[in-house]
Amino acid sequence: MAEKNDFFKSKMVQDFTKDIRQYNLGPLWEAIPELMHKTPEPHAQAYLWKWSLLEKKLGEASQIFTPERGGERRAIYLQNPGLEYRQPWGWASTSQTLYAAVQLLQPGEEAPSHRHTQNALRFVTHGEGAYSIVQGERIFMEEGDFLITPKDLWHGHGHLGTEPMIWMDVLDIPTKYMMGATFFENYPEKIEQPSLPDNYGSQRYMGGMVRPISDRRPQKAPLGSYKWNQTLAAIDGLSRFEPDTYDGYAVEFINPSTGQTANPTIAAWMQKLPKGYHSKAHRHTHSTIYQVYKGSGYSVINGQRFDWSKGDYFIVPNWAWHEHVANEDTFFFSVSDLPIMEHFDVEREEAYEQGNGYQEITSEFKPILG
Ligand code: GTQ
Ligand code: FE2
Repeated sequence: MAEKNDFFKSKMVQDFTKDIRQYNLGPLWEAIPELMHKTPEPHAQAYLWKWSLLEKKLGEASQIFTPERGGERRAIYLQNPGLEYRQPWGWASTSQTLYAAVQLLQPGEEAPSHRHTQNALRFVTHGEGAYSIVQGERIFMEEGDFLITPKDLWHGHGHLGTEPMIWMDVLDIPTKYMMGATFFENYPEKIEQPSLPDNYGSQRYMGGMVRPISDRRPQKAPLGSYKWNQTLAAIDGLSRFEPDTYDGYAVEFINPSTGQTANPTIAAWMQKLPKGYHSKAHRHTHSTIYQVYKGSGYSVINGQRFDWSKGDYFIVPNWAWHEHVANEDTFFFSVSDLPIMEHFDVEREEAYEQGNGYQEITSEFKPILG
């Protein structure tokens, strides 16, 4: 081994490495340990954003930007500190593949309609009375609702209510950016006008158990919104049985016309961890971004303890050991790049075998407070 290192440090190798770089050629002998490690070593870090900070910054953004004066959407994204300056996929990356943000819309405001090749979804955390208009259907939002805007569908947002409305946005921006596959187009008018009845999809499908007889073919987004009361009813049903070892009582949002994930590249789950639940630890290729919809507790990610409470966001990077502990009844909304991993056939999972399946806590994460 020493012999090998000496060889790579030799003047002959060093000079040659320097020489080829000036011709835009790269030395694999320097790159291979970084590019082809034994198991995933993501640049994305485990990280947590406190709701108190996000709420404060959204309030400040509200004083400064309107949708007209703020790049069309008043959204603040969660920037993973491990990815910040790593182009091409580090910019606006919460995980290596996904972007997550909080967006605030004030009563009377309109976010203009547009479409893009990124798949998008929203999870409603605060308020009521705002709608997303997706392909001519106004989808009114209530807390706990999950909405999808798969690629290339026109969408804009408006607000007929009286209080600020806040939701989580998730898009596969870093993935499309890395692929060089970004297309974006503004709608000819400011915001699309309704061409379908309000809440058309969610009423016709009633959560996706049945389909209208005219809808026998697979569609991109037959159901644009998944209502909280129906999601909760599904979780209540599951909760009569034994919880999953790693995820408590978890359901995945699916496209009822295909049975696949609601968005082709982004999996979205709602899960309940009952008070006192302590999952075992495991790790997997895909990475997950969590929104603590209700409850409090902590997660241990690679030995580091992350305390969370209602409204916080955190990320478990690829291949990181993780387990969750609920101090009270907890609901997580989460998104992951599992469909991307499965598409490329690289998804793997491993159970933590030591310590009866529980990690030893070696440090505590200190969040930045606003
Ligand atoms: O609401 O359409 O956070 O296009 C980022 C890109 C939100 C949106 C974001 C978007 C949107
Ligand atoms: Fe958009």
